[in-house]
Amino acid sequence: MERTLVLVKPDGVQRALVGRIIARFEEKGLRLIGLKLMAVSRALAETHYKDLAGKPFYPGLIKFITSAPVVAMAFEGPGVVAVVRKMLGATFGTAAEPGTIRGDFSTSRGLNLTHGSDSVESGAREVALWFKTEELVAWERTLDGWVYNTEDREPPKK
Ligand code: DAT
Ligand code: MG
Repeated sequence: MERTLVLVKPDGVQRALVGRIIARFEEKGLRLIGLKLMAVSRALAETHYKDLAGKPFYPGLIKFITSAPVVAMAFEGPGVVAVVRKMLGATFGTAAEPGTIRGDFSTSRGLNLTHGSDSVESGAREVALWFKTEELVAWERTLDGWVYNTEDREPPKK
């Protein structure tokens, strides 16, 4: 089943937007399977952003993501990676469309409040990087029949 990692970055925690950001995903109907507030070690930050090492903004990005706690969330569901990326909006808050999380709450390039995995492969890798297996919860959600049509759903796991 497809999974994605969402982070409320240090600016979102410091600006007391955690509840409102989580609410956007709850309202959309995404199924939460992991959630925690945590400090980010330099090692975790560097592993998470390893593909960006060498970019001019990379040192500032590592400093920023380790500067205050983040809230990490894992979601699971058909198409969840693309749905979350759409909900976050374009990378820079200055460019993100109104109606998206970054577009509604961010006016910065780097202080863009959120992270979302950028592909199905990244989603699997990042959820495994940020969450231990025992921190992820498999649960039956009674409202799934009202969120997904039968044809939206992937075959149930055995
Ligand atoms: P995204 O977070 O939309 O996946 P990304 O993976 O390209 O974007 O970059 C990771 C973060 O780095 C991004 O959320 C904000 C920051 N960033 C990216 N490009 C930047 C730039 N040109 N200047 C400053 N910060 C940048
Ligand atoms: Mg990215």
